[in-house]
Amino acid sequence: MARVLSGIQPSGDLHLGNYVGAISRWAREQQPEHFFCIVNLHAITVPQDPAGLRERTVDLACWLLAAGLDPDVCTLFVQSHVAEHAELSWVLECTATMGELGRMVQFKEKSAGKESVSVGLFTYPVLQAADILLYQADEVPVGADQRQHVELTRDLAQRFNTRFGDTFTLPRATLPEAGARVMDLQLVDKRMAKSVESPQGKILLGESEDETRRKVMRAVTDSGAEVRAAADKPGVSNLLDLMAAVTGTDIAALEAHFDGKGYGDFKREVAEAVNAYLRPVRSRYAELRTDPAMVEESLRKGAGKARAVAAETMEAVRDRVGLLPRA
Ligand code: AQP
Repeated sequence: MARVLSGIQPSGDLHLGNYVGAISRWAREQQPEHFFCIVNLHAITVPQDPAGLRERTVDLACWLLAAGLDPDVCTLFVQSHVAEHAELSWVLECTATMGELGRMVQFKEKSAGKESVSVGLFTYPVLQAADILLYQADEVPVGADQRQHVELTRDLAQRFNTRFGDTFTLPRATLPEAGARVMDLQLVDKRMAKSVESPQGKILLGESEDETRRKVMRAVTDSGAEVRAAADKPGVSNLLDLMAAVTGTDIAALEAHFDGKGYGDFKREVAEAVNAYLRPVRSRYAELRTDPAMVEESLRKGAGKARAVAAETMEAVRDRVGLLPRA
């Protein structure tokens, strides 16, 4: 059975990209060997209000449980509850190079135009590598934006194994068939992302069905009238991809279905399909939000299971590198 690790930052409101690209798959495919991590140490690479961060961490746990992650099946935990993440990150930083971290697209995007950025933003992909390698993950289910970071993880693992002897499993990213890169509904050349300021371009899990409908109806399309996926129709292509992801229908069948229909009908159907898809998780979230004890207990249990695996890997790493064993 493949070991799986994936993570999500408590850095803002969850959006449909997070859900179709990652969370819904995690829940659908979960197994006892699957680890899911709320990566709060990643979130602080950019400034966060402490009270807000605490609140968002619990809130994110609620959404993950609402999506169907079952703490009796998989392991759901908070990154900062397992100290080995930061420890392994330091060891790996001593094998990573400035050049390879400087090539990370996400770092370039997030630092562009800024006078000063934190060192953490630069080294963030190494911490992500530590998250994955600690659990000896074979697979990392993520959206397309994370592919480069998983490639770096492989490189760092391979380098460590060559230098110090076989220690880490080499992981690979697995992407969903549809919805691997959900684009913003207004900024159609940008990925829907928590950190992108685009209130009308993001479908939030926590919004009402009316708000979702309004956003889809106002989504940017193009001047033509045909519902067809094409490079010169990014807005329409994104809505088709979204509809494919939430209904499980392929794009060609959707194009045939909308043949001869206008953008109005198309958007109405997309909005209904998205709302139907999100209805169960939205309603389960509302129930769970009133049960903080259950959420806390799930995270406590998850941290215990995660620590046991992380401690074993870290012991091997200390030994290979020449750090004295802990008394
Ligand atoms: N637009 C997207 N389409 C498909 N998958 C996506 N993911 C993120 N955006 C899309 C996937 O969601 C998981 C969690 O990623 P995240 O916590 O980094 O979420 P984010 O929305 O990307 O948040 P931020 O704060 O804007 O962070 P950055 O920009 O640093 O990633 C991942 O599996 C991701 O692929």
